Amino acid sequence: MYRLVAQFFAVGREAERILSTLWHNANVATMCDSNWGMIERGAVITNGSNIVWVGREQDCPIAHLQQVTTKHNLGNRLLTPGLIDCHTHLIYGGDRAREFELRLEGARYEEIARAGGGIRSTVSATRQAGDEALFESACQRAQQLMRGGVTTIEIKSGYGLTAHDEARMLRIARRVGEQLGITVRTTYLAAHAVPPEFDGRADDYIDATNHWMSALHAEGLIDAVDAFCEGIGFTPLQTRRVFERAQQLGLPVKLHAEQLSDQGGAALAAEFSALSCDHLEYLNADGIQAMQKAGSVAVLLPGAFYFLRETKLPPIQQLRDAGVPIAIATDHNPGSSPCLSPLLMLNMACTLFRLTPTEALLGMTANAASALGLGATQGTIEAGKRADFAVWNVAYPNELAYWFGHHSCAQIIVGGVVPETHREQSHD
Ligand code: DI6
Ligand code: FE
Repeated sequence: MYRLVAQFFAVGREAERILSTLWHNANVATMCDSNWGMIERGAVITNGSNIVWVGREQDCPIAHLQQVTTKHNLGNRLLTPGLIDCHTHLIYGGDRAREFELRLEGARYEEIARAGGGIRSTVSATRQAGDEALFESACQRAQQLMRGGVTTIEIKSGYGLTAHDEARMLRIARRVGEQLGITVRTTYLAAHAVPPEFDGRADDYIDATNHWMSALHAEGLIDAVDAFCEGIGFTPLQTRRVFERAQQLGLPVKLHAEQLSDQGGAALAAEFSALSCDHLEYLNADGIQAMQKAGSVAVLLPGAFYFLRETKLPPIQQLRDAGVPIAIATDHNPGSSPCLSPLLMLNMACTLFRLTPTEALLGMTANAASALGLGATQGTIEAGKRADFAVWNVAYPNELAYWFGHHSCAQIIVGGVVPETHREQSHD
């Protein structure tokens, strides 16, 4: 027995030793401070899926180096935390290219929604799509994001709007994470639109979605709860009822708030200590103050702003002045942001919203991690955090927001491993 136990521990120690990796000859943007947390000629040592040391290559402690069994020379390239896309609607059937044309001919997003198009049209396409088709298309989209440097993705439900179809979306979201080996956080967004079965009965629909929430939570399918608080979505009162149920279940909340009008949604979400309030073009001063007090992250979505040709900017300077952390995400969805380029979002965050390149990258790393409640484990390159990185063919991190339409991600590293499908990519 003793021999068996001793052998077990020996094997354990061996495994630990085998998995220690040195990533060296890199310029490391740790994102630990507002100046990129830059370490020139840096190195990182990982053990299994975690970072154990980061610093200047010449300062690598001997004790750590002795453990290293694999070395990766990163060719003097830039290493950053893996990007985190903290707001996506990645799973859906169909597309809305025709709606795009209608909008270009003058129809407004809200008009199309009120006429039964918009979100509802994607709901019907999603209900009709089989599980495998939804899974395959979502995997392809996630892989596209990964090619752009993403290692963590939030995926919302909200195109099913029945107990069965919302469950399908959340299960598929979990499968995408397992299949690709990346972190996927699921968000329950049944309060996205009133489905046709509940026409004119939004309150009854909220009752139903709250009921489903409990069951889906029991199945372990929900990491956070979201709602669309808007003239074409749900009222603050209905949103409050969703949040009350989430709170009873111990689930964190976030909100599509103040995207098209000021509903006081951000202040409401802050009352429930929301992880984040997202969009925020119409955010008012009270909302900013409430978010600051609650520690909620402002998730700005330049892709939706651009694609809907909005003109009202989120109150960036006021958010800065109040010290509200700002995150950036793709909001990938077929209606208002059919975008799969995280770098384009960094660029638009700067050109459209006037963020600095540093703020933009913090928005897809450290602050995006906070928006998902993952601040303790992800978003920066620090000892103790997950070994999720992106390697870039650029010299300095401000270039990530500078070039656009440019594929500069050389590879990603997820939990200390380069995924099979993402080795040294070539983009032609
Ligand atoms: N706001 C958005 O940007 C997405 N959902 C939401 O509430 C768009 C959803 C869609 O148009 O399909
Ligand atoms: Fe959204």
